[in-house]
Amino acid sequence: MNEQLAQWRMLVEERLSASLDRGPDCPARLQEAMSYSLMAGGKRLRPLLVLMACEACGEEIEVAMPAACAIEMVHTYSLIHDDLPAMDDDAERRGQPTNHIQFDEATAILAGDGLLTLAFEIIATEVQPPEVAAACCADLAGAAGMTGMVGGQMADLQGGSGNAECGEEGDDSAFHIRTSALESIHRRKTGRLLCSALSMGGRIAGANPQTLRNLTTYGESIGLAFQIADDLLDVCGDSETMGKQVRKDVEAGKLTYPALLGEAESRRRAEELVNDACRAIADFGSRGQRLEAMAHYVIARDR
Ligand code: GRG
Repeated sequence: MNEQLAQWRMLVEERLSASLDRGPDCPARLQEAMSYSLMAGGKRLRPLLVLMACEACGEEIEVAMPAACAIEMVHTYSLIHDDLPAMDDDAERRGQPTNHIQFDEATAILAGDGLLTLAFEIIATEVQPPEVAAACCADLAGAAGMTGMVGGQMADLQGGSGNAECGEEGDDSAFHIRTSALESIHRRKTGRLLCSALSMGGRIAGANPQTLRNLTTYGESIGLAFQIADDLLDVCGDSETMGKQVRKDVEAGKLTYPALLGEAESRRRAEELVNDACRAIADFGSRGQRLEAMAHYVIARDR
C-alpha cells in the first residue's frame, strides 16, 4: 500500500473510532464489542473504494468519509454475524478471537445490529445534500439486504452452490449450472457491497448516470475477482497472515472456484476480470489510477 493510501486508511480508522462515541445511552459493553471488531484492523477495502470513486469523479475525499465509514460498519456487522455458531462458527477473525468468543453470542448479535443501524444513521445525517444521502441509503440497503448480501448468505447456507439442482459433476451443462450458481451467490454475498462502495462514492461526487454505470461495471468485475482470490487464498494462503482459519472451504467440500475450474484457470479468470474492471474505468484517465491499482491488488493480496 503506498503512502497516500496508508494516510487515507488512517483517516478512515480515526473517523470509525470517533463515530462510535454516541453518549451514555449505549451500554459500555455494547460499545466495547462494536469497537472490538470494527477497530480490529481489516484491510478497509470498501471504505477505500468509496474514497477512490469519489476522487476519480473529481471531488475531495472528505465529503465521502461518512459513506466510507458506514460501509465498513455494514461489512464488519456481516463478519460478526457470519462467524456465529449458527452460521460459519469461526473462532478467529482479523487475527483475534471472534466477537462471540471474546464476548458472548448475544453481545455479538447486538454488536452486529448496532453497527448495521449506525451505518444508516451516519449516511442519513452526514451525507449532503439529503437526496444524495437517500440515494446512498438505498444503494447500501439494497446491497446489504435480501437481494444482496443477506440473500447471498441465505443461498450459500442452503447449499445453492453445491446442491443437486446444480447438476452432477462431469457433464458440460452441469458445469455451467454450477458455475453460474457459484457466481450468483458471490455476486450477492460480496459483489453487491463492493459495487455500492463505488456507486456511493460516485453519487457523493455528483457523477452522471453513465459514470455510475461504469463504476458499477468495475465493481462487478473486481467483486468476482475478489471472491476468486478469496477461494485461492483458502487453498494456498497462510492462516497467520490472513488472521483466520484457512482451508475451511476445502475441508467442508464447498464448491469454490479452484474446485470448479482448477487453480490455474481460476487465476486466469481473475486476471481477465481485473482487465475488464480497468477497461470500465478507462474514461477517468489518470484520475482512475488508484482504482486501477486497487483492481490489481484485489487478486495479488495475501490476506
Ligand atoms: C451474516 C448477513 C451476513 C452475511 C455474511 C460477507 C459475508 C456474508 C460473509 C463473510 C464470509 C466470507 C469469508 C466471505 C468471503 C469474502 C469476504 C467478505 C471476505 C472478508 O472481507 P475482507 O477480505 O476482510 O475485505 P477484512 O477483514 O480485510 O475487512
